[in-house]
Amino acid sequence: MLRTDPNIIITGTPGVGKTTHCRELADKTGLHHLDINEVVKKHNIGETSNDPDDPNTKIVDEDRLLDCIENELEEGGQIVDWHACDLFPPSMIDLVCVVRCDNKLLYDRLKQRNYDEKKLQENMDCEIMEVLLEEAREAYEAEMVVELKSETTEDMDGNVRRVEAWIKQWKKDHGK
Ligand code: DAT
Repeated sequence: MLRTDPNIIITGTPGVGKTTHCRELADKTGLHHLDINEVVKKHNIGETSNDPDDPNTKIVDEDRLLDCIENELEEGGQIVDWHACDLFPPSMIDLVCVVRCDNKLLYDRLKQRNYDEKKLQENMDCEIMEVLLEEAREAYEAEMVVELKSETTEDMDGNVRRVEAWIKQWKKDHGK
């Protein structure tokens, strides 16, 4: 089935601003915010990690996750909110936005979430090493991957306008 609306992944290290972007985008475009954390909870597909130092981290069975969201992706118009991206089949995805932010700012945001020192450092390393950007570039065509800075509300407004314009163009190009 051909999608009438595009599927967009909003990914990045925890704390960079994914959910904030997804909410605003869903609000402005009417597309659906597909919050993968909610899907994992709803279908109970997160296994508790074996790491005794990190009992709160859930390991998600990606095959089961894909089964749970397959219909929505086929339908299109999904804004997928998650800290990983390479599990989603490229044929189902039209745009991948990797949200980024300054390390100092990220540190403060994660500190506010009361992350312990180990988890905080892991996430800081993830952002510094550009793990998500690399993952996106390996899994998808270069033209599909964009980096969005999310430090100020102006950044956010600009990003939302940019993705809105991209959606309009996508629809034109696909005769919608
Ligand atoms: P994520 O979903 O990537 O974990 P979030 O959307 O929950 O991140 O944002 C984390 C915090 O940072 C939250 O308090 C909102 C704030 N934030 C994110 N992007 C921002 C921006 N562009 N301007 C101001 N605050 C921002």
